[in-house]
Amino acid sequence: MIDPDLLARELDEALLARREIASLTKTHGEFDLNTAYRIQERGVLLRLARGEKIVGYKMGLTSAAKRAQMNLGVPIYGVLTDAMRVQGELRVLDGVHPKIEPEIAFVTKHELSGNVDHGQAIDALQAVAPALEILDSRFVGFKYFSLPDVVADNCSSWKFVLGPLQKPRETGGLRMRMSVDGKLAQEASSNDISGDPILSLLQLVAMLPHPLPAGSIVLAGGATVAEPLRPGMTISLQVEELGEMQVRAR
Ligand code: OOG
Ligand code: MG
Repeated sequence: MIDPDLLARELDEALLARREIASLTKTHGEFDLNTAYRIQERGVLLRLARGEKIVGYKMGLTSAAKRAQMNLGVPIYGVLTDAMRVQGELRVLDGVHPKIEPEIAFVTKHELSGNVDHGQAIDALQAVAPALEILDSRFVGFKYFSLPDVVADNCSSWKFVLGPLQKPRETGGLRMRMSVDGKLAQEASSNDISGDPILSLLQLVAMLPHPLPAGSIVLAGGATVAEPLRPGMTISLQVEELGEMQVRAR
């Protein structure tokens, strides 16, 4: 039998010690997605006990490119806390093997639950923004692990940066360009995220076992594969009509 608290503590200790561990399904045997979300939830409780606050959620594996990169098949969600939000700068050595990916973020103004349609989701927005997610995995090599492993590990979440907040609007069909030190590294259409980033929000609300609170930040998912982050890099993201943002890795 899997003890969700035990596995959550194992991940949390790896996070705090910046240590890679073998995938949980290897060490403890297979478990299903429901159990994985229970482990994730217990891990979030450990963060809350340290004073962190939940500020939103992230969707993952919403793009074909990301699914191919991780060799995993269905969208998943993780929890974002205030301690994960950074501005402008971050220290690579605070993580294990961080990677960065271009995203679109939403901030909600109404609570959302159940089956929401496209129009209702747009009406429930307070803001939209370009965003960069900096992933890190607690697992060896950041690869070849199963979907339940990734979900248990809070979907490889580590840090995120929000770009300039814009008025609510449609975010489909926008060009996204991520550059490293001024050189184009990844390019995509925002439609590479779930077909349209707002659909990630609909999926999240349908998957969450509770309403999505008003004021939540939602990362819609990476539009392209993630790039390994190294000290000294400056990463910028330009999203057509939403503006530009930058983060420096020290
Ligand atoms: C899982 C997290 C995926 C995204 O935007 O697709 C994710 C991983 O790649 O380890 O954040
Ligand atoms: Mg992501």
